[in-house]
Amino acid sequence: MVRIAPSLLAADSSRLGQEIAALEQSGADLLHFDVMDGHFVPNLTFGPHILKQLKTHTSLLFDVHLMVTNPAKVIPWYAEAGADFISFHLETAPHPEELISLIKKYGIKAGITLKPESDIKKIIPYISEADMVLIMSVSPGFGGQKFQNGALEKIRFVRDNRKSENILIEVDGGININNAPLCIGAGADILVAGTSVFSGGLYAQNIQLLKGGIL
Ligand code: S6P
Ligand code: MG
Repeated sequence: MVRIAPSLLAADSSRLGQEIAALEQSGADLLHFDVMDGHFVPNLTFGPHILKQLKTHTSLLFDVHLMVTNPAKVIPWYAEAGADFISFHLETAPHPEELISLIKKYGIKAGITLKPESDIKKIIPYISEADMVLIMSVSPGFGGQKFQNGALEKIRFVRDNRKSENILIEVDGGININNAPLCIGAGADILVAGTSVFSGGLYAQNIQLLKGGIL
């Protein structure tokens, strides 16, 4: 079954510990932790110290999405703080294979991703080394954007080009109960969702609906 990764960007930042406990009780499968440096994207978010403290509030895995200009510099920071997955943008990496092995050296799953405007074929040389391909269905930087339908074709492309189902396909941005079934049908293994999980405060119901459940 598809896994749901609520994006902490959409949580109430003044009560992150409680939000995480509520997400765990509501059926979240992992936690999506967006790292933005104010340079690669026009926004700033969470540092490694926050990750380290949040780890003590949950047994859920942390799925760190680096939106930073220099991933080589910060991968060790987030790895040592307790990340379970770390994804980086190929646009920021002259030697992606080196970053994938750096992440794996920490015993962490390595993800590769691209902005929506980048050519998805750029993943091909690295797909077999990666543990996950993250398909961006919005431009990275902010939550609450509209899902870009072009992501569906990219999900299918990765599904058709991965050598093994152990290489996970994650989709991030604008996911809601209307497009979630399309992403799942195209081959998504993990859906990142911010707005649609936190909307109305009914986390368990929202997560169940995104998984295709009936209330
Ligand atoms: C986007 C970021 C995302 C957002 C995501 C989820 O820059 O990578 O992970 O948190 O867009 O939020 P929403 O509101 O689109 O579901
Ligand atoms: Mg993200």
